[in-house]
Amino acid sequence: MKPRLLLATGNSGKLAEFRALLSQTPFELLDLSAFPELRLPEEGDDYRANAVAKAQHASRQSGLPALADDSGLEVRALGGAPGPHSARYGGPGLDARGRVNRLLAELGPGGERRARFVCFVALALPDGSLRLRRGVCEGRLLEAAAGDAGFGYDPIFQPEGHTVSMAQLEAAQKNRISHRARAIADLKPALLELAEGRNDKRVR
Ligand code: ITT
Repeated sequence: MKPRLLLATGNSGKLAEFRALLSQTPFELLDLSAFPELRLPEEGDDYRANAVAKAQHASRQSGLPALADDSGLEVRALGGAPGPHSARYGGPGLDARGRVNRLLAELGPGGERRARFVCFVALALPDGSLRLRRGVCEGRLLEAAAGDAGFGYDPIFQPEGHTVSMAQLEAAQKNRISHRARAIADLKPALLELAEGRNDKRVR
């Protein structure tokens, strides 16, 4: 029987990426639809603490190893905002396109447009142990949204070394360069140890 891993996210865009990024691992990948009672904790303003809280809560509630991420877009001209508040930027009335438009309006045309996506990924095991990894994707903000792939701020983010937005890349291309891909790549050895039953209990 395959070892099971719970992907603890309510964001369908992230979930699709996790599934693709982990497709070559030995796990049976479950998502929160398998645990309808499970609610992820409210989030604060620290990626690391948020990722750990989500993964630990999901692992405790399900009895399974659980993977969660906390991520966001950091805009240099806005002092790193919206950062860990990216999902809630502009208030609860906005959808993803509304948040994108709000950000473009706040930034205005031209000027300093450097930005980066940041992702902290946490793996929590039922024995209480924890693995945490970080991934970053540098780039700049476009002046108008372009493309339909991906999710969130992808239509206005142009990754370094590319001439189109993240939302104009194929999913497989995004999954080679994204902040989430980098964090997961770094976590792979720990995931393989877990799959082989070799995980020790140290917190690393
Ligand atoms: P879960 O907590 O259920 O995983 P969430 O969307 O609330 O889902 P976060 O609090 O980590 O997750 O918010 C991350 C937000 O940052 C996300 O909603 C997007 O707005 C943005 N974001 C993160 N990664 C992104 C990516 O790869 N592409 C575009 N936007 C991204």
